[in-house]
Amino acid sequence: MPHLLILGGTSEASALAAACAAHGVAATLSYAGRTKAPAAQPVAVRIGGFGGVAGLTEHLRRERVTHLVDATHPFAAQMSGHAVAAAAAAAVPLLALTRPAWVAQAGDRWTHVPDIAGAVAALDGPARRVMLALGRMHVDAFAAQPQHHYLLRFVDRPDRPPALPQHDLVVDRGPFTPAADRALIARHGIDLVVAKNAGGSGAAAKLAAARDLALPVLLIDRPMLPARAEVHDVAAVLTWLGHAERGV
Ligand code: 3Y8
Ligand code: NAP
Repeated sequence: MPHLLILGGTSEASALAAACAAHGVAATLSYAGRTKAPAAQPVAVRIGGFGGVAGLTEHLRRERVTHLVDATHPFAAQMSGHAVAAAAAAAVPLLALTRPAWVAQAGDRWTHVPDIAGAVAALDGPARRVMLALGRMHVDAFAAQPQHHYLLRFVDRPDRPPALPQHDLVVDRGPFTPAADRALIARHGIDLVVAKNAGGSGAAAKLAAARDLALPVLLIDRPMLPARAEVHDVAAVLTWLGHAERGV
């Protein structure tokens, strides 16, 4: 009988958890503990880091995990690196459930930047009204460009105000809709959107809104991830489980 450990924190991870519950596959969904109240799940949940590669390796052995699915966000590069190393050390099959990067379509005015620092550097110049839809973990880096008025969106209300002299803060968790993001962007007079190339549907609303409003977007490229088997949908994970179970 399989016992899955799902490294979660994305819509895809939650969809896989629901499928496991529906198919009677034993699974535990793991969160880092970045938010105050993670979404309830129909499978067992664990919250908090494992303690590096060694901690994850030990966890895989102790909990007799038979399959590891890395369904973390494409920017969770450290977790994904640890998953590859620990799965090899514990001889547990690993599969990544991830989403393809977004590709520009007609009407998109994207400028690609390599990372957060690249986005900060690209904001040199006269004051603008910038939507920083990057969550809370990287906001302080933008204090290097204090001339702009920022619209921030966090999952939880922060304990201390962000270190940006001019900002509005929206506390909201996705998935978001294009209509709501269009209204939010118009209400705040935004003229530039900064986003990670997260892929998937849960974070795409602001890009659709920017396209509709003909606004420019600074799109942050994904970090490099280690080589590993990847699929883009839950059905492929269930097939893998079946195949992996038969050892093929
Ligand atoms: C704790 C679990 C589900 C998962 C839902 C997805 C969609 C909604 C859109 C914007 C972009 C952003 C952010 C975002 C989205 C989904 C998904 C996604 C982007 C929760 C969650 C956890 C987190 C962590 C959080 C980060 C932040 C990133 C906000 C739960 C709600 C910006 C990524 O305040 C903080 O410290 C937030 C930190 C990591 C990135 C950052 O650098 O700040 N996600 N988000 C996970 C854990 O503890 O392991 O609380 O339920 C999950 C979701 N957030 O089950 O339906 O699939 O991605 N999450 C980005 O894409 O740029 C918001 O505002 O437009
Ligand atoms: P990260 O930088 O790759 O990982 C940092 C450390 O956090 C890991 O080494 C691990 O700690 C712990 N960790 C990360 N994900 C975990 C998980 N699912 N379960 C248990 N521990 C986890 O990760 P991150 O970018 O901070 O992402 C944290 C969470 O937010 C993940 O669930 C991710 O899917 C979600 N998320 C991140 C982003 C983003 O933009 N980075 C966007 C959306 C969702 P130990 O070393 O102690 O094991």
